[in-house]
Amino acid sequence: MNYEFQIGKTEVTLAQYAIFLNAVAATDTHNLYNPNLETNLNIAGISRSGSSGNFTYSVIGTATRPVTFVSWFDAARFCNWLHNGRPGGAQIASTTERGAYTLDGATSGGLTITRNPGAKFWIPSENEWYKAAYHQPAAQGGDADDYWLYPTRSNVAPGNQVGPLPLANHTNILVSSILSVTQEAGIDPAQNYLTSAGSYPGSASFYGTVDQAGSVAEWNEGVVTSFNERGVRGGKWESDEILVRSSVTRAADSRVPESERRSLGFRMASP
Ligand SMILES: [Ca+2]
Ligand SMILES: [Ca+2]
Ligand SMILES: [Ca+2]
Repeated sequence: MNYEFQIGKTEVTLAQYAIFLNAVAATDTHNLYNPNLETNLNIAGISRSGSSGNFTYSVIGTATRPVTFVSWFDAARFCNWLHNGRPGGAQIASTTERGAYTLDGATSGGLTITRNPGAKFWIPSENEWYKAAYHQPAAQGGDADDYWLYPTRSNVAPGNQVGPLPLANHTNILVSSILSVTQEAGIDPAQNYLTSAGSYPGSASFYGTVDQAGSVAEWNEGVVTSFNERGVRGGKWESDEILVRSSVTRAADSRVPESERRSLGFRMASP
């Protein structure tokens, strides 16, 4: 079936997620905030102040870095909140629990939950994510079969040199055990390894999306039934180019939907 859709140019950022938290998580009924967002310095993040009922949230450092430590359900609630016009208040049907997805308090399992008709924002389907990342018609300069091996419009594995020069085919991944941000091997627990959207100019997809290759891995709507997991694609700052490829299996990096990790985030799609 052919249809049009839009997809976020960037992963959902710390700034965007902090606005969401401040709108609906003064009392965080469904754990939209994971305290690792502050304490894990590899990705920090977002801090929380106050006590339940009066929680407030602030971005730590660069606000255009991607949010992490979000489950598939956190991503779905973010979609619902946007669908509902970004309301403030408790986490109820009219804010986070209904809209794009009918969650009604679900925070685990939920593999039968699907996008509701009329959704205004959603987590991309695997096919939507895949097309935005890899597609470029051969007649418009793309690969012979219209799909690249990497989302950087390339069949050659990306490097990981951060700008400022607009280097083609670079992104935030591990290359020969070297981390992009430090250009050194070995994860320092005090070092932040995330990069802001647009840190690798010259490496966007044909449709203009950035960081579908690497940065943080991204949830999609897909269900990997053999493992009871949701789809995840694109690779990440702490893994190598294999997971970035269009050819990896659906199960290569899939996760149980309640999984919250330092290198897992999401981007939005809409009609
Ligand atoms: Ca959560
Ligand atoms: Ca190809
Ligand atoms: Ca990504």
